[in-house]
Amino acid sequence: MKTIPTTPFSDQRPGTSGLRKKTRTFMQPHFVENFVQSVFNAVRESTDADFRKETLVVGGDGRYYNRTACQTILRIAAANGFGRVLVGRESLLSTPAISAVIRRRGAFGGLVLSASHNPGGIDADFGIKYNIRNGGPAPEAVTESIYRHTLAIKEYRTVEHEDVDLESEGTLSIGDTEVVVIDPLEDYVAVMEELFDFDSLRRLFAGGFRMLFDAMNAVTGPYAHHILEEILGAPAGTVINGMPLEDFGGLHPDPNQVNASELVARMGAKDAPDFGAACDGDGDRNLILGRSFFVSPGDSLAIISEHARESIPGYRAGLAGVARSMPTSTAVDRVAEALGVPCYETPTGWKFFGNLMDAGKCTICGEESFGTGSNHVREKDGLWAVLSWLSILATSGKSLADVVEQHWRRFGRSYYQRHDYEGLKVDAANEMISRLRDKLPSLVGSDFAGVQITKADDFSYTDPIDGSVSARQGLRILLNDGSRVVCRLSGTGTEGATLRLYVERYRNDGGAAEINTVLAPLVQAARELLELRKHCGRDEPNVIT
Ligand code: VG1
Ligand code: CO
Repeated sequence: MKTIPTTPFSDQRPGTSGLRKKTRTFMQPHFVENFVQSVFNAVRESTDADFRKETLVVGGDGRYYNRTACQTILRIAAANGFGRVLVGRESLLSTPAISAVIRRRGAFGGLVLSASHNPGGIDADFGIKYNIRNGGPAPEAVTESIYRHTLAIKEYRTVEHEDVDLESEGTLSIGDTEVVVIDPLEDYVAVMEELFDFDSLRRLFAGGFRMLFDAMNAVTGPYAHHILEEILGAPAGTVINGMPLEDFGGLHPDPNQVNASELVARMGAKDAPDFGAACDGDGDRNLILGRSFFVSPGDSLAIISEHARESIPGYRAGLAGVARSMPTSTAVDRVAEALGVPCYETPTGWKFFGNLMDAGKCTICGEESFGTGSNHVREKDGLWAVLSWLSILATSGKSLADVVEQHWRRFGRSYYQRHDYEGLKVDAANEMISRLRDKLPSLVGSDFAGVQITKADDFSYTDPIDGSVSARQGLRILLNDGSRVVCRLSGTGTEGATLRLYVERYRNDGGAAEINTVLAPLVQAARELLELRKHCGRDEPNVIT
């Protein structure tokens, strides 16, 4: 064991989902070491765990620097005395799979090497996230403690040891630490088999049902090949971009209609398959498509919640409750009401769902950012959402568009969009948000796009389980007719600032109106209220989802 003197980096505060930076930032000497040692220092301080008796899980989405960072982490984990480290073969583990491994093997926690939906490569992004014993992202109290340790760190521990062979399964050792290279698919596939009726899904494909799954050259390729093609019998070629590549083949692995353009084009063609889906870099997000039909993530959350009980054996006992992040559309609230179960509203980021699920209060949850999941793990889960939709289609015998339209007829429709303004100047964006924050109290009662404002605040969340408070989680303006506008700055970007503007208008009209027409007045009024052009010199967003 060696103790290496070091000095703090000032910029290691975890954001919405772990520490995300340019890859070259992570490649600086001591950067990974400082952060990982700070994680261990923070958790050692808050638990009296004896690391020698504990298991740590490590794996990532296969992006550039994944393998190198993994070897560095193994040396630091060994020097910090962990009894056992489980690593995915080739350093691969999708985010939901890490969560499954931590839970099934009773591990102490895990390190997820990923910048998720951000592009990969030496000139793109890298990230590290710490997950706790329940398999979910560390809550804010832990990430803030990690941050404090990064600011105070004076030394880290490591061992002198060559890189270990992570390319095939087996058991190795680094000093007294056992390193077990595991099959990255095994635990995850077992969880899926427990939840879903694979026989019924096999019959669906045997009956000629056709789908396309775009793995975006990222981590879900091997999972999707195995589950969809090998287990469920979907024809070869169902999975496209199925090989994890260090730069994701130049794709931006954020599964929306802009980035998954090949999939969107094929789903819009004359002979399109019945169903299309994509996942992001680390496999926790999902895009769901029918023939020339896009399912908005808020609708997807609502519809999965609506049908889970009758379509998916894992939820036959019904749902204890549902949850959504604050900016996510209110479609799921109406389903919860019909089901007679509570609906919780949390800040953006999956870490806020963990306590609710651990306490048995919430079964299915989701975010507008193409994230849906359930209490089977403590992360959002892209392939789970795909299998959920397959199950709904198999049970109902309907087309995807029919299922969604039936939902709109029954519940009405939340017309919903997110507008992202990327690459803004950080100071200008902060100034714009803080000006609006100051204005909020005076807005109540005034007119917004022809409708009265009933509430205007900066969302603050008090966790119902541990009472912790997370303030300043997004500015929201609620209107008299149930419409909403929300704005917040992204906590996952690595360059400049990104403004996310979320607009929602509820109408009980069967869902057939043209979405841009319905939302345009809200978008216009929001831009004016923010004084977007004055502060940021822009009107038009980079991406609309
Ligand atoms: C974004 C999304 C948020 C999601 C987070 C992590 O955060 O808005 O809903 O939980 O990414 O997802 P932000 O702060 O940039 O808005 V992933 O798949 O990148 O782990
Ligand atoms: Co992700």
